[in-house]
Amino acid sequence: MYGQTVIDSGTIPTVCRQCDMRCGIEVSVKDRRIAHIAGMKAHPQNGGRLCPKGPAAVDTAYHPERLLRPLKKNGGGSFDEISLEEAMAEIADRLAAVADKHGARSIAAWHGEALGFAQQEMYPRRFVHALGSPNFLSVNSLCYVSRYIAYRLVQGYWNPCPDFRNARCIVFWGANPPLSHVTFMGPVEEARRRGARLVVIDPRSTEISRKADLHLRPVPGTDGALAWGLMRRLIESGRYDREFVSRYSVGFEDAAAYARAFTIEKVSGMTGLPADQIEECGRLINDSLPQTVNYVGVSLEHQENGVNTVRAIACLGGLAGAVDRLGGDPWPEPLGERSLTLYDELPLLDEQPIGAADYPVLYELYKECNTMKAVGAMLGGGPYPLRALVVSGGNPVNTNPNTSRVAEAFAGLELLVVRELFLTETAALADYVLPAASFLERSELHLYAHYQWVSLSRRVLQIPGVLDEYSFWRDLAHRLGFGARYFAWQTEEQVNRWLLEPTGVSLEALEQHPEGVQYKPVRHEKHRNRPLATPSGKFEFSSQYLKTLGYPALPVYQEPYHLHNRSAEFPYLLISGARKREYLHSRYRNIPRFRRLHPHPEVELDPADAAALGIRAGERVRVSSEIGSTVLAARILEAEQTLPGLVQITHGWEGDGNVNRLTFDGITDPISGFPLLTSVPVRLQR
Ligand SMILES: Nc1nc2c(c(=O)[nH]1)N[C@H]1C(S)=C(S)[C@@H](COP(=O)(O)OP(=O)(O)OC[C@H]3O[C@@H](n4cnc5c(=O)[nH]c(N)nc54)[C@H](O)[C@@H]3O)O[C@H]1N2
Ligand SMILES: Nc1nc2c(c(=O)[nH]1)N[C@H]1C(S)=C(S)[C@@H](COP(=O)(O)OP(=O)(O)OC[C@H]3O[C@@H](n4cnc5c(=O)[nH]c(N)nc54)[C@H](O)[C@@H]3O)O[C@H]1N2
Ligand code: SF4
Ligand SMILES: [Mo]
Repeated sequence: MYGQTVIDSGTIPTVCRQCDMRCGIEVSVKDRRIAHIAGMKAHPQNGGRLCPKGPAAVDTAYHPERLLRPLKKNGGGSFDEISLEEAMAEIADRLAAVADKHGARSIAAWHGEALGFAQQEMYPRRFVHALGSPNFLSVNSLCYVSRYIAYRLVQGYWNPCPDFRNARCIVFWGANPPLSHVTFMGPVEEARRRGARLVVIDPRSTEISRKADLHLRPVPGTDGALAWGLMRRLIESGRYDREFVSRYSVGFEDAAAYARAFTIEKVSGMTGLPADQIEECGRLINDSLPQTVNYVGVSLEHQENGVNTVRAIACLGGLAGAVDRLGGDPWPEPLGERSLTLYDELPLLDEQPIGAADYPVLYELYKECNTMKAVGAMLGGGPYPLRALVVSGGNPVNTNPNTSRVAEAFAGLELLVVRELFLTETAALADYVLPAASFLERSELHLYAHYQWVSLSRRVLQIPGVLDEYSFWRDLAHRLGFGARYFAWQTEEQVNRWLLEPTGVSLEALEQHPEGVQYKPVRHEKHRNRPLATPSGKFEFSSQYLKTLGYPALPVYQEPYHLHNRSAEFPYLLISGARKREYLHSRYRNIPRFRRLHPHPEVELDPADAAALGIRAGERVRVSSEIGSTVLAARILEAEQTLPGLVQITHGWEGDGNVNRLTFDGITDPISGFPLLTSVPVRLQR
């Protein structure tokens, strides 16, 4: 057995990072080996509960296929093992050579979901800037940042977890939390026991829709029209939060004028929803004001007008009076920790970040380069070439749209380095694959903005020769000559202490309280005493900032791609990415007990469609879109589980069953650059 735990036996309290919920866990250790993982009762996020993926961290940590030694691609295209010292020295030399030849800006770092959206992401951001490249890329180009941008523009903050517990009406727009955000369900169920109403907006029947008082099943991509229809109804009822609107908002008159066109009849025509259901939804919201929560899922981002759809839903929340309210959408206060990024110190103003000219809002608000544009730049279509890339914690060749284009781009790089636990499709293309530490082998801060809570995860396991993220970037920085200046901390523990210094929360306090501490009590209605963090300081129904950049100021509704590109060739509509409880994107399919539950990729379809196409359960079906095709098994749903003509494929399968062979990278949200991963026109053939 490789690797040993940091104690001989006992329990180590820490944080699960098998997904971004970051539940508190207790890791039992026996004879220097992890024996099992249980939930931590005192942790506010999960109160002791775990999903099946949590305990499976043991299976991953000791997986027989886990990478333990660096690999280098040889002339024949296969890999040889090399020492860590050799690998790091060669990678540093080759990065220096690429920088000499094409400039530092031709080097990029790409960060995936497995490392989270906070501390681990800051190391590559810091590294590329210290090196002189503005090109930090990540999974954020297709996850959550459209929501973040939309809410930032409208109200100055995005709360990843609104106040379900105290809500009287909860509306889930294109989200399925029992599978995707299981920690939401405790508070949701508590609110339900006190009588809160639950509305689910999803064209498909899901675990959450089956619990709902009202399930609306719109035509995919038409949620924006529904949001405007609900706004119109609320405005005309006169029951919207007039005090909030008059004192704390801008653009209301314009929004109210635009909303007038969205009559129930018209919205019914646009969304395919029966008028009485829209009316009922409006009534449930109106009867619970201001304690309403609108939670937007990822599927609304994976559309070509995602930012404006989410802005419209945020506007609905403002009218409802949910802004910074108990039972609404609280405005989290920051911990005030230090930042590891160098955007102030080294803004690199002369170097154009890839994609920033196309998606200036993404860059200005999130300091992020768009990955689809970066793939283009790798293929020679950028403002300048991208020639070297370090990927960590992601599997973009599997999870990004138009995967064959991503693979082609990665294969053509002068240097590709991938830090991984397993030899994935992305890693297989690399010049060097470095074994990476799992979350059980690092120590980092975890912020839970909605509870204003911070906790510390700790190192449980140590594997010789396997570097954690900080040590990797630090080692490379020292070899390239800027380590002493920008990566001076010896260990991640020292980084943690430095980050916390200005906050009033000490590392010792977090060590003594493994469940974490609340850094500030949650207070509401702060906008009464200080401006919202928008350009005007007010809630923005309409955005002058966007207008200056050439976008419409209002979050206008736009008909989705599939409705204005109807084609007889691609008569079906594909939703991709509905989550499975046991898998996370391309992860955990190598855990046998999970694999038995979902052994292979499937296309889920309506029984009437299957009958019309002559497809029987389990038969192989070719699904094709404008850009590619894939073959997988048919799963015929029960009647009413999906809309006729609508099929679903979960992403994350390697090879032939990968739905991202069909998804579009060329059709993107004009503000955020997010790709069209859902609502894709397709054809099905037996
Ligand atoms: N088990 C598990 N949990 C996960 C993940 C995982 O892979 N596995 N991934 C994690 C990550 S990174 C993310 S981003 C979250 C995502 O989690 P969620 O945001 O909850 O997304 P999904 O679970 O995919 O549910 C999306 C739902 O939207 C519906 N939908 C599709 N198109 C439309 C549309 O146009 N309108 C509406 N109203 N609905 C639509 C789909 O039918 C689907 O049921 O999950 C996280 N949690
Ligand atoms: N068609 C379609 N595609 C989608 C989506 C969809 O809904 N539909 N959803 C999108 C969304 S929301 C997201 S977030 C992305 C996710 O896309 P990615 O960021 O590519 O995430 P994963 O596929 O989970 O890849 C994570 C990789 O990191 C490795 N890993 C695990 N732990 C560690 C670690 O501690 N360190 C390092 N270095 N590596 C580790 C895992 O082995 C795995 O190969 O997928 C997107 N792709
Ligand atoms: S929901 Fe599951 S995988 Fe995610 S942090 Fe909690 S236990 Fe871990
Ligand atoms: Mo995501």
